[in-house]
Amino acid sequence: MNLKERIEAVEAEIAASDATSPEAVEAFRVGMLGRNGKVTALLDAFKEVPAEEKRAWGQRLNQLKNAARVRWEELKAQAETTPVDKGPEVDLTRPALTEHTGSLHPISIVRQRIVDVFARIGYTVSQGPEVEDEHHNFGALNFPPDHPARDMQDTFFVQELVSANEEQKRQDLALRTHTSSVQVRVMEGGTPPIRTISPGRVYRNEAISARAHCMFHQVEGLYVDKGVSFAELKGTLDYFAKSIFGPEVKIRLRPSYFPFTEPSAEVDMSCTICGGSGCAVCKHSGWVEIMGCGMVDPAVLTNCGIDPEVYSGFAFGMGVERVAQLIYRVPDLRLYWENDVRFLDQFTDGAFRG
Ligand code: 2NM
Repeated sequence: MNLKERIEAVEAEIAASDATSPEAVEAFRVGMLGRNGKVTALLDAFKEVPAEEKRAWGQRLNQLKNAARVRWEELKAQAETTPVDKGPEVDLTRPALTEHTGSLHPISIVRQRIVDVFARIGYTVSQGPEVEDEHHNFGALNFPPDHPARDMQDTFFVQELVSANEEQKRQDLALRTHTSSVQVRVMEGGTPPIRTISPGRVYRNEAISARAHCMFHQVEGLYVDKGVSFAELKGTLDYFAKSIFGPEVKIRLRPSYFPFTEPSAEVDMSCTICGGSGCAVCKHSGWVEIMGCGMVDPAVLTNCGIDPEVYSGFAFGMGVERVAQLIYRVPDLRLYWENDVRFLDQFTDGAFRG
């Protein structure tokens, strides 16, 4: 191609250009007038033109350069006023559709947090049956035969048909009233050192109210080894309370009574709502009860095949709903079991304090 043909080809290209987007307009400018652009290349070719033709070609090339400039300005102005194609009409004021992804139940979140705190210091998780026999639920745990907890009033008894022919029924089955029954199974089936927690559902024959339910969740803990002391129990529970509720939290122990521990204690925690200065949750005492604990009664160790002359242990038990209540401040326990998504949607791992 000679110079004339090359100029005409570029002129045609400039005239035909129909770039509409800002990006395409910029590509046009670079392609024509940029350092390696087609117009720039022709201007460079001007150097090779013989001296006597320079005047004529100079004018022609100047026209070309101006044509490219003018076309670029036109395209640019057009691109700035042409609306970007957004596809179909979008109503930006319309509320977004919510994705219901589901979330863990608050009780599951809190139970898992409790389990994690003990897992970090070497506790394993043990599980056992919810329909339990009287030996594991009461007998081995040192409940005397006439203890009120064994009463129909407090415990849901279950009748299991053992043999269809003889219609023989077992009379010693009940829904477990605590997960200590799991720990009896662990002690019977193993040898110390034992360091375990048992999270799970427990059942008590109670009227349902804002503060009580016939089913709730416990996490009980058990540590049995040579020379386990009450001081270690206190240290463990202090670590637990600070891990869940924050480093500023204090605990205190009050003497109490449980059939399976001696000595026994109730564990209070400085009120996380008011920080100890007094509020409705702590009934203006500055303390809230979070669990029970004690040194495993030697009789319980013996019942489970562990020699109390060699080993000692501590145990503790807490209600998951109680811990959840102190974290989330849910005023009515029944809300946990209504499964209203407006309630459940408020609990995610992200919403968990601590
Ligand atoms: C509590 C309070 C105190 C407890 C005792 C045992 C076992 F199996 F070792 F005897 N497990 N958990 C215990 C002790 C539970 O709950 C309020």
